[in-house]
Amino acid sequence: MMILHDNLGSGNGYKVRLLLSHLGQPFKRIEYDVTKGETRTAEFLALNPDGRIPLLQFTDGRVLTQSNAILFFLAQKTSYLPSDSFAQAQALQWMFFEQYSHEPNIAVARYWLYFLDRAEVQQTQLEEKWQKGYQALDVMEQRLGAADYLVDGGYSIADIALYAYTHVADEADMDLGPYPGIRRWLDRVAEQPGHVLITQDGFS
Ligand SMILES: N[C@@H](CCC(=O)N[C@@H](CS)C(=O)NCC(=O)O)C(=O)O
Repeated sequence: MMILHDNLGSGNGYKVRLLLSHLGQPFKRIEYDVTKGETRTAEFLALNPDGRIPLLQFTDGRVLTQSNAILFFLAQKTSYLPSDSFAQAQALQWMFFEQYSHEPNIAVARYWLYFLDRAEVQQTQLEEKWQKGYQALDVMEQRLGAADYLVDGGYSIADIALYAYTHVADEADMDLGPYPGIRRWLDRVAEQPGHVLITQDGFS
């Protein structure tokens, strides 16, 4: 059985859990406390020198890191990756956007507020994350105000990648009220067959 090295609160880990659940693929989950440096041990660094989860370990011993690369691999030849090559590139476009403009702002603000002691957080740094995070949401709203999903053709790994931290933006003290297109899309994603919550454990 595949092993997902993971942290239950992590949106990056959740992306992989969500796709595996859609695909009905069983996996075992190993939990790491990222606030206690558990991904920085010699044992874990031997698996991933970058010291981060998620890491998916296959039954033949190969490992894959980087949430969006894992999504891309697992989605091959499934409906979660469009077959048209231009639509595939559009999915990647959104996934690179997620890693450059969205996750470094919304996920980091959430991490500071949700996982660390709020008193340790510098207000000016937080405000910069919020400002850039809202810019990323503005970009998503332009698309989702007019389309059901991020890529033409339906629900895909692009939606999974961006859903992960958008649907918990409130935990970063961010308000999705001004984003009706995003809010409708969040509901659409949550209605997909095999949807699981970010808090859902019990994978064996
Ligand atoms: N770009 C990576 C980011 C992975 C990442 O930042 N993982 C965090 C948890 S969300 C982590 O393992 N942090 C532990 C550490 O840096 O020590 C991905 O998409 O998988």
